[in-house]
Amino acid sequence: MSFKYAGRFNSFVFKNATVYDAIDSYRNMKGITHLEFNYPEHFTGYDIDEIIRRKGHLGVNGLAVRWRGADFKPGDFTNENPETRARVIAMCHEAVDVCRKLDGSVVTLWLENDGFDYPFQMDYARGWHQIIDGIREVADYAAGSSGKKEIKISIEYKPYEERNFAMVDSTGMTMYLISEIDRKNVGCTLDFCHMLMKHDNPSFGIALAAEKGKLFGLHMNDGYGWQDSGMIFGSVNPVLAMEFIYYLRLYNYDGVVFFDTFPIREDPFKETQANIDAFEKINALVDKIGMDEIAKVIRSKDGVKVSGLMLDMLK
Ligand SMILES: [Mn+2]
Repeated sequence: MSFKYAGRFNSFVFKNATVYDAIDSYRNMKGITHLEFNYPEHFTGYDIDEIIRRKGHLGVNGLAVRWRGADFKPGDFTNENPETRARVIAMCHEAVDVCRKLDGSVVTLWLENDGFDYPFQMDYARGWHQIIDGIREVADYAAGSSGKKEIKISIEYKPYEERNFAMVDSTGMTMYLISEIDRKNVGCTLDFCHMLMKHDNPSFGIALAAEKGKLFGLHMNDGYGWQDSGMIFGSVNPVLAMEFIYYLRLYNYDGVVFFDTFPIREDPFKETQANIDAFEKINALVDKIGMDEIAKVIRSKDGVKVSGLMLDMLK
């Protein structure tokens, strides 16, 4: 099984590279197959036809919507200003249009501002339904019809940051929301660090989402769990990373593996390549042990056998 990979534009852009420069870097990187943009951030001041020309052989996975600016701070889908809330939804529709133009597949929604900080600050049921209704509207716009490609709408949860509490804060809550929205093109993107922050077991999360056919995307990285560390995949929790890849293969994950990492002090080209290399290496370790052998150990539920499996992998 070979995986498809994409890197984070801002790893380059935050170091004064342009989006065009970053595309050139990705084109020359071993293993990158797709591009993954933020909307509108990576299109403002850029020509979409030039982006298409530059990307060469690379595919486009999709776009993540970013609602930035003071108007959105009180909420995205839960914003009580009707004009701002309409703008939140309109930006999702625009992202779907651009995604179609680039022949992408997925628009990712991280509900950055849909949360609360204070007690008595959120009417929880009202907010919950605002999110359901808003995402339904986006999903219906993105549904395939009259020759238009269906675009998947993928919800990425994060337990906290920017708000102290996010409305959609865990794998379980995300799956519940997906079920309430009840649209076939709505699923989720799971971010490894966000799962660690919630003390959600990453592999449990992908199993829950994948067995329902709702695993639309991955944000791979690593960290210690108390913040969104954005470190290189497998660098802190290699065994959790191995387990994760085992489950991706068990469910034949065919989406893109996007590395959502923050090379603040590292060279972004080398750091992205290091993520791909780590993913490939850990994938090869899963092969070395074998899917059947790993399944046997899982069925034994024996901690000592698990420890032996880990030592075999490290041999
Ligand atoms: Mn992410």
